[in-house]
Amino acid sequence: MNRLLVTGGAGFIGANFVQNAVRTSRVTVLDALTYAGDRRNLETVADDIEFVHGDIGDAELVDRLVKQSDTVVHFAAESHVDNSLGDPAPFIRTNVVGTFNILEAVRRYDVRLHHISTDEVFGALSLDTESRFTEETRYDPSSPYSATKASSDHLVRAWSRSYGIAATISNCANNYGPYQHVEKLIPRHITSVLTGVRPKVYGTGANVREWTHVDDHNAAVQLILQNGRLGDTYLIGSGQERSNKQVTEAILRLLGQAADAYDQVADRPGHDLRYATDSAKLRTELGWIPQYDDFESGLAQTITWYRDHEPWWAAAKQTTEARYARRS
Ligand code: NAD
Ligand code: TDX
Repeated sequence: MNRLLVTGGAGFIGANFVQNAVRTSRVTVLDALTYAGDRRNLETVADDIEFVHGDIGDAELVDRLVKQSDTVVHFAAESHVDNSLGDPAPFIRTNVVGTFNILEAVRRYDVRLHHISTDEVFGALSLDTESRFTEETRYDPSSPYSATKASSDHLVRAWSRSYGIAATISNCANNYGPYQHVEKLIPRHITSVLTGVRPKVYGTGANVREWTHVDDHNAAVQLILQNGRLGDTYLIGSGQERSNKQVTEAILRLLGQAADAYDQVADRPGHDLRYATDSAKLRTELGWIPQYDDFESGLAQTITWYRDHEPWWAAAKQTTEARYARRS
């Protein structure tokens, strides 16, 4: 059986990945359990995995765990743009230095690496074009978060070209689904409405994101692990573009509220206008077909999950909203 090391496996996308990966691989999760990591996300597979509570900044620990693996899937990151605007330092430590540690260990032991990244590394598209990011789009990150993810992508490419490590990269559009932290737009809005608070939309709400279900993202990662070309990058995106205003109105409607029962608040500095990917390479070369091709029904399922899992998010909701309030 394939021995898989999953960094950040107690976070949103990593935990969803691990829940499926245990069917075909022996999985070790390395996770620092920051505010964003939660052991409960792995409860259903607790007996099937080895869980290591540790930091990818710890080069010796990374070395030991990579040495005993065939493949590393690297999800661990500081992932929230708003946090990076408040304090970029942990983003440099985890996203840049942590990735460097992974790369050095992978190089030493000739272990296959898949690096998880984001379409935010490409900056923003304008609202009045149909253009989309491709694998060839120039990097142009706007936030400290996306700049550190861009840095990590560059490191992976350099280690691939200079040292010949067996690596692939994927840059995915915005994810949604179960276990997403309540700081992010969709779970923040859902849990606000469920607790009687009006959602907060940054600026006019015209900014557009391409919403990809976490299961579709992880299915793409599996395809890349199986058949991806080493050294290559793959863009992942469902094609389901929605403005923040549309997403907000849909959540309110699905929860039985008036579609305009939200507040517009101060805009995010450097707020990227639009993200959209062209995932033709992944679709044609690797046969990826997103299963969640209707965003509104995926959203309805996600709302049901949050409605049914209040104990999972109630405490994090309080601390997250207190953190947002301190910043505004
Ligand atoms: P998340 O914040 O929910 O989870 C991150 C996980 O990494 C947490 O479990 C956290 O404890 C762990 N972690 C953080 N710092 C660590 C460290 N120093 N050492 C070990 N573990 C550490 O993030 P997510 O939304 O699941 O994102 C996972 C990956 O996918 C990230 O690399 C992110 O950039 C990328 N991505 C996310 C999205 C999205 O919409 N959420 C879209 C595209 C790409
Ligand atoms: O309360 C809010 N109100 C609001 O209008 C929040 C939390 C967000 N927004 C806006 C900002 C963005 O335009 O909604 C959009 C989505 O915001 P986030 O959920 O913070 O996501 P985004 O900044 O687009 O980044 C996400 O997708 C790419 C993930 O957090 C990243 O990890 C991923 O790389």
